[in-house]
Amino acid sequence: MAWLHSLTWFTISFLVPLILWSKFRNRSSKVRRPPGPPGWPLIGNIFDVGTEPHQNFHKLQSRYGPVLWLKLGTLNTVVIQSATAANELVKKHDLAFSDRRVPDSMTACDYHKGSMAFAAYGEYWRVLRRLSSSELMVQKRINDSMPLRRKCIDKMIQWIKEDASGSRFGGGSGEIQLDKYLLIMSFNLVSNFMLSRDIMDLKSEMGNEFFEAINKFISWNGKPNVVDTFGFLKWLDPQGIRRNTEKHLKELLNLVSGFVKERIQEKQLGREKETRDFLDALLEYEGDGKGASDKLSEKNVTIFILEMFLGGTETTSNTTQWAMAELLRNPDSMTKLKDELDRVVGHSRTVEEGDLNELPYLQAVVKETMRLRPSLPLMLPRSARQDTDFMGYNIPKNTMVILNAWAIHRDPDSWKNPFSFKPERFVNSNTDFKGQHYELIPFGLGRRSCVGMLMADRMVSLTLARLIQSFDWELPVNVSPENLDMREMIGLSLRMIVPLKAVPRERK
Ligand code: HEM
Ligand SMILES: *[C@@H]1O[C@H](CO)[C@@H](O)[C@H](O)[C@H]1NC(C)=O
Ligand SMILES: *[C@@H]1O[C@H](CO)[C@@H](O)[C@H](O)[C@H]1NC(C)=O
Ligand SMILES: CC(=O)N[C@H]1CO[C@H](CO)[C@@H](O)[C@@H]1O
Repeated sequence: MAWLHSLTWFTISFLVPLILWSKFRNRSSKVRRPPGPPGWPLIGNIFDVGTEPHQNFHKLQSRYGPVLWLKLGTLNTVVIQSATAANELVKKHDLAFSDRRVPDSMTACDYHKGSMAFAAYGEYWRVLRRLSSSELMVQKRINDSMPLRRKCIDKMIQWIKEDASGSRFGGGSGEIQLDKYLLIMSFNLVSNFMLSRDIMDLKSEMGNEFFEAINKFISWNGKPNVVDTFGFLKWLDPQGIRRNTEKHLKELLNLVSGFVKERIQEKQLGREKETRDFLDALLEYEGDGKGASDKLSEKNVTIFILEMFLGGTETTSNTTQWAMAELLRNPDSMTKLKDELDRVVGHSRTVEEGDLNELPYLQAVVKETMRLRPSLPLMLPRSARQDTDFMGYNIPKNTMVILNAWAIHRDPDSWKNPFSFKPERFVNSNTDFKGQHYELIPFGLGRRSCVGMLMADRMVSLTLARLIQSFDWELPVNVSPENLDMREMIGLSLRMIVPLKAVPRERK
């Protein structure tokens, strides 16, 4: 047996160091990676991600600097966490990092093939991006749908009035939980813009099916999936995330497909509405003359409409909820905002979108909310299209690229007292979120930045203005500004763990 023994020793004492050495040499001589915490064998840095990745990455920043390297299972990952590094990304490498990383759950029902948000950078993405920009990024087009937004917000204010006075009438405190009003209203804002119809009603069953399917879809999608870090497990789908996503996605696509089919029929019958909406624009698209992609297929239109609901509802309504929470926690800011509305608009009429430019403090409150509570704190992850030299580091092709807006928005190099809510910092400052200022990027940067930015800004600003103009708000009796629960969690977007409750009193 001696020979076996010596063979074992030979292996251990000679081969193992050789392997290690060659690996090490490989790393140190040719390849320079950004700094990052050491990982475990096989699983890498999975434990560094945790359930609040935006906060955990931010903590690692003080140790490793603004560009962080992580290995998530087999997945190479770079996290960018300073304005300077974000600037570098968008100025020099926007194109190299313009693919998306597609989570496995999004391959259910071939969603990723019709999606814009998860499309690879290419012809199909460009077509959708151009189409949606001309509907969503053009002031004139946004202005056309002003009456629709007004109607949806009027309804919400009315619901809140009725529910609060109903509660008082029944001996209650008049307290309401804001999220359901905000979420339903956002759904209707988006559905009016896309489809010229309400799809939700607080009081009836209509739309509930949609609502439930979306909630289930989101909750399956929000779970961390081992398949995303160990691609070779895709066939197994061990947590059943793709299977379950697929079930709810099917329901959602069926519901949206009903709307699309109905519209196609109306068009065939020659019944035209007087105003053209987003769905019309998608269905009327005839191709760009270059042949490759002519009309959009019905399935792709359906997926894209659904995507607008997924991208535009939870983000905007949760942002508005955060704004209300911050205002209730900072009574000075609340008072200033109220004063501004009283001064500029008064009580004889409701605030309109045309007033927004005259309300600098309102705009500052919205920016400050988006700074502290960016709805997608880690954006939608991008993916490197090629090996890239980023700030002296080698980033290999297919690396997942994450921009941590949450950390950038709290960088003391860019912000004084970064953790406190101070809208004043934006008054008389030209810092904006439109992509010119790399320290404020709630909508991302560069060619993959949010296509709904202008629309989202209008939705959030107007909703907030109306809520503050119509009511005096108070916290429930047992809650004070100091102990209001502001803990965060990431679902599809950044949410409050404990939904905000407040007591509205009609202003006379
Ligand atoms: C407060 C509200 C919103 C926030 C904070 C937000 C934020 C973002 C962010 C951070 C991204 C990724 C940017 C990047 O990777 O660089 C994004 C992408 C996107 N957003 Fe929004 N968004 C909001 C509202 C909306 C609305 C209202 C719509 C549509 C009506 C929308 C549709 C999209 C789409 C389609 C993309 C993918 C763009 C692409 O990949 O080319 N978002 N959004
Ligand atoms: C539509 O989606 C399919 C896959 O679902 C994709 O291959 C195709 O390029 C898309 N294009 C058009 C014009 O619909
Ligand atoms: C759109 O509406 C806003 C607010 O009413 C106004 O300031 C702006 O000039 C309008 N723009 C266009 C192009 O109609
Ligand atoms: C205010 C608000 O809309 N809150 C919502 C945030 O998103 C989740 C998921 O859709 C909802 O459950 C909350 O109601």
